[in-house]
Amino acid sequence: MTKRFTKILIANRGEIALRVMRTCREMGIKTVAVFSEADRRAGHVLFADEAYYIGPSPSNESYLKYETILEVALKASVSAIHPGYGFLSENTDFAAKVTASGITFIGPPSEAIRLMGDKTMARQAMIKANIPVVPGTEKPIDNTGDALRVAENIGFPVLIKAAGGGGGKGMRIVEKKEEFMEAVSRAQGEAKSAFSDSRVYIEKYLEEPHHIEFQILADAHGNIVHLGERECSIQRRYQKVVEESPSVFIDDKIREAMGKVAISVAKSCQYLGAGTVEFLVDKHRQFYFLEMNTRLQVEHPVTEMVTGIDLVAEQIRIAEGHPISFKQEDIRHNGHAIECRIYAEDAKNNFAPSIGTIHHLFTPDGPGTRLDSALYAGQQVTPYYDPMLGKLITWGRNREDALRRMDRALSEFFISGIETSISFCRAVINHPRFQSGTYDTHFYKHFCDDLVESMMAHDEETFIAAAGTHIFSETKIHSSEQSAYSTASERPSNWVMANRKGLDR
Ligand code: MV4
Repeated sequence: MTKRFTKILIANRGEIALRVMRTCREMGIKTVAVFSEADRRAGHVLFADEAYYIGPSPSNESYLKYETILEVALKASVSAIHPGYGFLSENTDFAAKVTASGITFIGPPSEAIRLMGDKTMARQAMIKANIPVVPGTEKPIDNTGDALRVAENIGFPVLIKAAGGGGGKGMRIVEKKEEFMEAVSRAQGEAKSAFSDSRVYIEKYLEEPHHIEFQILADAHGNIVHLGERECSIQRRYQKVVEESPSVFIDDKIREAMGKVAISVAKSCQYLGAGTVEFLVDKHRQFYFLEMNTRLQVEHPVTEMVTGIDLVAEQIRIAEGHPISFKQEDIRHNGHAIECRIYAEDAKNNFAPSIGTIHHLFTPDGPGTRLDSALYAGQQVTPYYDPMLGKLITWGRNREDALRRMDRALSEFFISGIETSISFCRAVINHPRFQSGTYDTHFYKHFCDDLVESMMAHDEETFIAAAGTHIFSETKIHSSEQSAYSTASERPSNWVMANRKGLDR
C-alpha cells in the first residue's frame, strides 16, 4: 500500500532544511518549518510554506524538543516528518513516537536506529551476519582481566571506544599493556559523563586507515542498492572537512566487494530508506565495518553529483511505500565530485567559532558548481548551533577537473562579517598530498602547519590586493584594465578585484 504525502514537516534548520524543502517543492509537497528564537529570521523559515515557533534558542529547548515538534506536526496535519541530520535524526524515541502518532517518519524503523546507535550491539549483529569488523571485543568490557587477554591477543596498540559514542567521541589509544587497566577505567569514567553510559569496548588500532563510506538505499519491497562510496579521510578532530567520490584509494574490485557488504549490513537490520555504512580501510586495503549512520548525511551531495540521483526524493518515495526508482545495474557513476564544508570558524585562531552578522555575501556558481547553504546577507550567525554554514560541491569529468573547479569556486566565495574556513579549504585542496590523492585519516594532523601557513600566505596576498583596490576605488580610474567601468561603483566589488589581483600571477 502506498501513500501520497501532501505536506512534510522538516524537523531541522539551516542548509539541510532547505535541501529537503527544495525536493519537496519539486515533488509538489507542502513544507512546514519549525524554528527557535534565534532562528526567527533564518533561511529555512523564509523558505517554507508554513513555519512554527518551537522555543528558546538552545537546541534542547527547541530543535530537540520532540513533544513540541510532534504537537506542531499534528496541528499542521503533516503526512510525514523529515529529521535531516543531527538533532532528532537518530533518536529512537522520536522515530517511535512519530510513527505511533500516525505520521510517517522519513527514515528507518526505530529498531534499526537503536541497533546502530549502540556501537557494541551493532558490532555483535555484524559479526553474526558475517560482516568483517575490526578485531576486538564482541561485548562491552565487564571484566578488565578478560579484556586485557583480548588486547594481548589482537596486539597493541588498541583503541578503547564508548558503546554509546560514535564519530570518534570518547576514543582512547592504548600503546602498551602496562597502560591498559588505567586507560579502561578512565575511558569508562569519560563515557559515563559524556553519554550517561559507561560501557566501552576495544578494537585493534589501525595505523593509517582510510575512512570510506557507502551510500545505500533500501525500500519496503526488499530492494537494496548501493550508490558507491565517499572518501571522508580529511577530518579535523573527527569533524569532516572535505569529502570526495570516487575514492582514489580503492579499485573496482574492492569497491564491488565493499558495496556488497554494505548491502548485507542493510539487509541484516531490516533497513529502510537512505543510510550510510562506514568502513575503515587499512594500508593493505583490508576493509572493516565501523558503524552505520541511519540518516541522510551531510556529504550526500557528493553521491548525488556523480550518480545524478536525488537522494531526498528517493527517501520520500520509499517512505510513501514506492520501490526505489532504479535498479543497481542502472546506476552510472559519472566523473568526480568533491565537497568542502564551510564553517563559521577562525582557522587562523585555532578554529574558534565565529559569530556575527553576515555583511557582504557573494556565493560561487557556474559550471559543475553546487552550493548547499541557507546563507543570505544580513543573516546573523549565532553561537547556538553547529558552526557549519554550508557545503560547496563541485563536479568534473575527472578528479583534476573537479579539484580545479573547487579551487575556482572557493576563490569566488566571499563572506564578510564573520570568519570562515573558506581559505582553509583552499589550502587543503591545493596541498600536494591532497592533489596527488595520497592521504589518509592523519592528513590534518600531519600537515596542519603547512595548511595554516599556506592559508596565511594566501590571505595576506588577498588583503594587500584588497587594500590596493580600496585606494584605487577612491581615485579616478585610468588604467586600461578597468576602463570598461566608468565609475568605481560600476566595477565588480573590491574583493572580486582583490582576489583577481591576488591570484593572477
Ligand atoms: C578507528 C581508528 C583506528 N582503528 N578505529 C574516528 C572517528 C570514528 N568514526 C572512528 N575513528 C577511528 N576509528 C580503529 N580500530 C581510527 C579512527 C580515526 C579516524 C577515522 C576516520 C577519519 C579520521 C580519523 C582520524 C583519527 C582516527
